[in-house]
Amino acid sequence: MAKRRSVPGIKEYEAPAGGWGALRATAQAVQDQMNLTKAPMLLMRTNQPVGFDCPGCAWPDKESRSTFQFCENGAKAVTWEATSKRVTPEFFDNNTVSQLLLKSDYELEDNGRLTHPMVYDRTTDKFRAVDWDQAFTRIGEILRGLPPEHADFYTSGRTSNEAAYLFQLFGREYGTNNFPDCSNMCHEATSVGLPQSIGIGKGTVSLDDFDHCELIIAIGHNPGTNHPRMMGTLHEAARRGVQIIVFNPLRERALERFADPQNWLEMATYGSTKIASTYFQVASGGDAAALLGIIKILLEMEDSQSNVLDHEFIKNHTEGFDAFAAGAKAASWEDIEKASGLTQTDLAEVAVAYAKSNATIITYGMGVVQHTKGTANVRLIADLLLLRGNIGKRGAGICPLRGHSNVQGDRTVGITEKPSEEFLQAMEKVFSFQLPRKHGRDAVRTMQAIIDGSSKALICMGGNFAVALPDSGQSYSAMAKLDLSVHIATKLNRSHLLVAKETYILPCLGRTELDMQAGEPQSITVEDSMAMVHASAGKLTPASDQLRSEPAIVAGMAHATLPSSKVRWLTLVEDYDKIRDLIELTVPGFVNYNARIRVPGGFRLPLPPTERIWPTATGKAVFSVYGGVRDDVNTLGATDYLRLITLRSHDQYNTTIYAMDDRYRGVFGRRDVLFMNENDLAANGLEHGDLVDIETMLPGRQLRLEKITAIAYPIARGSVGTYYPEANVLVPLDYFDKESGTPSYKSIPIRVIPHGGANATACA
Ligand SMILES: Nc1nc2c(c(=O)[nH]1)N[C@H]1C(S)=C(S)[C@@H](COP(=O)(O)OP(=O)(O)OC[C@H]3O[C@@H](n4cnc5c(=O)[nH]c(N)nc54)[C@H](O)[C@@H]3O)O[C@H]1N2
Ligand SMILES: Nc1nc2c(c(=O)[nH]1)N[C@H]1C(S)=C(S)[C@@H](COP(=O)(O)OP(=O)(O)OC[C@H]3O[C@@H](n4cnc5c(=O)[nH]c(N)nc54)[C@H](O)[C@@H]3O)O[C@H]1N2
Ligand SMILES: [Mo]
Repeated sequence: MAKRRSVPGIKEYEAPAGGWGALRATAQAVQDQMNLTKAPMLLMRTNQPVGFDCPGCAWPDKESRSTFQFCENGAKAVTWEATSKRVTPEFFDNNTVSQLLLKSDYELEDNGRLTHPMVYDRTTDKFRAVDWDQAFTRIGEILRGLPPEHADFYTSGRTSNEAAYLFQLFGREYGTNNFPDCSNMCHEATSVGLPQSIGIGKGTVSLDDFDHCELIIAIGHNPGTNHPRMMGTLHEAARRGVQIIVFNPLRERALERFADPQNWLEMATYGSTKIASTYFQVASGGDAAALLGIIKILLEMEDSQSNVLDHEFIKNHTEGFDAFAAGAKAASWEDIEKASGLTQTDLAEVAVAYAKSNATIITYGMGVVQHTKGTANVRLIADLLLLRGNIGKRGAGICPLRGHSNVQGDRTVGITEKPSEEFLQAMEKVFSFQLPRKHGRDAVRTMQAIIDGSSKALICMGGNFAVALPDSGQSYSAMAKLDLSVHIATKLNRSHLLVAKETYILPCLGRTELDMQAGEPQSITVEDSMAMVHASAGKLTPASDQLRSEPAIVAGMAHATLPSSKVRWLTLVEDYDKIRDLIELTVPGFVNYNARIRVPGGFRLPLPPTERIWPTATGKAVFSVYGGVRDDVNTLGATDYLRLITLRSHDQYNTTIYAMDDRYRGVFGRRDVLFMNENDLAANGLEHGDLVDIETMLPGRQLRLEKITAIAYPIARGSVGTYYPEANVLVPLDYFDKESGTPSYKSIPIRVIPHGGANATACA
């Protein structure tokens, strides 16, 4: 390789992921945000049986929690919330909204915790403090003046079961199923695809399965950054000799080598463990072709060896095998290789390993679901597992890596724009009012409705709605068309500042803080990625005495909006046990809810497929038919554009930017970079470090991101990557998976041109 020119902030990262670097970064996060005497106690209470649930990710905890269960990025999430910095009414008085809008997302949140309910005042272009009751009364007035289908109720997945349940009850009593949520931009393809395949939209594995698996196939997720506690599990599995096969266009350090900070020997000796036994750099958007290729080889192996598939399982537990097999056989190798960017030999290696393994787990994340083919991808993963009976068997199963710490729980308790008839009937029985039947809007459709003027009020339970969604150019300005926006939040972000005719910011307690209601400390409950429900109770003194809990804020709004409500809102939030009693009465699986969350570790919700019970229409697991490889080639195999992946850095939590580094990818102090394969750089007449502009190559509005530094990176040929949310200017709002509505954030056709130039470029 020719010697590369040096580019400011770009260094090769040689060390394994984890290790001493992670401990140093943890210490730095504490120092930047917190009072140093409080931090150690706080971190020790993270994910302990009597502590609070880490807001960092949805990975479950080991039952015997003898060691601390925090990690570098968990510590960042916790210290970011428990920061000693504050955003007070004086702060708002010193800054107009126009001035604040010039700040970066990082600077906005780094100002600290919100302390008072605030209302926007157009005459001064500032937010000013408002009384809680005044805010509720006015929100109620506006909502009552609108047809319910003109309001949308957004949820981000940190919200507890209790708050989420009240939120959906409020929205539905008010009269709408407009419940867009972050899941619509995240694992919606799982929520839509898995019920078709196995009857339930959740993963089937438990931590115990990881102790008994023989093979792990990890597709499209970056656990070293996004699910750091999973690294402990992968590390243990790798050391046990389990084969780990990775499919990812980018070389992610933690999937290559990891030093577990909880392993004293590795730390003392600067040792590390190899994680992936084989690493396939699949093309962005090429997973369906790769999975179909593996399936095709397995079917061919079966024809010659006849002991590759689990015939008993297929016969007794599944349907649709013949059409599925015919579809896989019909796909040509030429198309599969072109679309996946991998060879038949590569895929045969996976098929052989899979055929040998008696218990296989497939884990997957955003690299699989955030595509126009997201739902098809999920179904192909299920198909591959079904072929050898790898669902409902110890050591085997499907493992979608959920995002927000309670995104799965929010769905379970009713945050969905498409509620089932059973759920609505169960609610009607308990609350004796009619609930709306018409399905509501998901996240993209809500933004489309804001743009076309048919949504007039947006109530956000957390999150950063406009910044998380595609097409910032259009989405940001559309927010001004709303009559009302309300943000229940811990920290200031851009969506709050994209003000409507009237805008309220309502500051709430975070997970780490003590929640007192009617003189009694309360706990909330959450559900992790593996369907375990458990309690969480913060102990810290709240960031301000004005803060209210999320359930209390929802109750306050509902009480003010629905004067003749059948629900005794204010009484309900005096004791969260009462909310849980209602959940128990209306949502299956919560029998003895209050008793069972008082047992440390909590309880697991029913997952019928783990017992080989398939709650599909026919009672069988269902194979899918994927006929899209040709189509994938026509788009993916074309030579005049690149596929853009929008990614998270190591120092961010979705739209929250903790700091400007991405240590494991060797990027320091900046985020304006485009990761490119060396050959793609050359093919485009570019060099490592050149300034480029990026243009989306889809019909419609011209979408462009300027002045990005292209850098050479080990990424699959034809795929390029840059950071979210900055890159959301490049994602068209209507470029999504037709089945699930998930934006295709991971494979946007783009071209790269030298900054300021106009020459079209090619990847071949
Ligand atoms: N610290 C931290 N933790 C987090 C978050 C965070 O932002 N920061 N976010 C939380 C949330 S809401 C979520 S949803 C999860 C997200 O966690 P991940 O699912 O890990 O999400 P991403 O960082 O978007 O990265 C996806 C990975 O997929 C790869 N990829 C991209 N395109 C493709 C493709 O076409 N095929 C394959 N096989 N791989 C591809 C990328 O290279 C990248 O390694 O993490 C949660 N936890
Ligand atoms: N281009 C691109 N876009 C993406 C993605 C991508 O990979 N690429 N990923 C998508 C995914 S997976 C997701 S999940 C969405 C995320 O979308 P969101 O969930 O809407 O966004 P977050 O950045 O997680 O929200 C951060 C805000 O939540 C608030 N907050 C934090 N903690 C609390 C709390 O305890 N209570 C309350 N009420 N508020 C709190 C703070 O005000 C903070 O500013 O983004 C999506 N957008
Ligand atoms: Mo997510």
